[in-house]
Amino acid sequence: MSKVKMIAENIKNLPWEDKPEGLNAPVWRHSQNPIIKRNPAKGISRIFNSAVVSYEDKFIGVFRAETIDGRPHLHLGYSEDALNWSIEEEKIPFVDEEGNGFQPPSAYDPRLLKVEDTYYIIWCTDFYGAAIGVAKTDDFKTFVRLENPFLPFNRNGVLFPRKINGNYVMLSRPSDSGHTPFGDVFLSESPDMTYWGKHRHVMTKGGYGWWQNVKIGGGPAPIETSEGWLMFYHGVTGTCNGFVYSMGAVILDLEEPSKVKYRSKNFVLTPEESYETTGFVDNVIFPCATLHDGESGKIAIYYGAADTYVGLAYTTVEEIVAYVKETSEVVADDEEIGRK
Ligand code: BMA
Repeated sequence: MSKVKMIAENIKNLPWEDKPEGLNAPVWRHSQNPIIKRNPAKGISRIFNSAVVSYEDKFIGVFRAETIDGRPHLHLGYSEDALNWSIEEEKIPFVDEEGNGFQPPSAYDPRLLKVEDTYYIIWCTDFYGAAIGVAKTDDFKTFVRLENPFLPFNRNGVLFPRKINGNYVMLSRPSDSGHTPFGDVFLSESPDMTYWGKHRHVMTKGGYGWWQNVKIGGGPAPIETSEGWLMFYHGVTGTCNGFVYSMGAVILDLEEPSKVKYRSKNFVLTPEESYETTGFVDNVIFPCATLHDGESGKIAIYYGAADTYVGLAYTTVEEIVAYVKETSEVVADDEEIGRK
């Protein structure tokens, strides 16, 4: 089998544990999960669904913090090893493009990544209902909000780590403003991160497995590989006791990412451990970030667990790409460009 290449920066100090002996699954959990527990900082009761990057040989993250007033906000956190995090008690002080304070009323499910020399934070904001917010920073000191890219209602904005055919590309999942009972993944392009268009359908909910039959949503920023864009995402099923969120994996075409090349019919992680099955919202695994090392192909996946904790899981590009290809079942018209 040819070796799968990951096209990414090297992060030699990313957290890592080898796959446990005898485990028959492509993704495995960190042995000391959850890495962020309840009441992690003054005034914050829970942190989950959060995003981290490597920064100046250490790590920095944007965390979804549920403060004790019961609202979600975005807080910065710092770490030397990407396992032990020190979380800021104050929320990120966003400003508008003129430098005036511009706080979102609420903010959750952040993604964080570098495109060229700029770091972007994408989150679910309150713009007369659920919608996608975007901000940029060069230094993690000044955070400038950009125009909201899409109209309400929308969630799960996920930016690609480089321009494709000259444009920024963002995934999103049109929704309602509540506990959305539907949803496919779409993408949109922009020349300047302000004007968005060329909207395409990417992936359909459902498929063979019931685990993703209610809705799906993008996860961490896609990872560029020689086989296509590798993306982890969440898939949701409905039960008598409510939704269950699992993690899936898909490979999108490199030049036309609205085309699905391979899509595993199986979940790659589903709530099983007590910190995933029991919490503020039971049975939720919600991946928002990866740290991945281009040289070794190691991938560390950060996911929210039960809307209460941050969990960490591992795989390698070789292992997950092989698994997605072996178990691929592309749904409906996912292989098409997504323009009707
Ligand atoms: C979604 C989002 C996520 C959350 C999930 C499960 O709609 O709000 O933040 O993890 O529900 O409660």
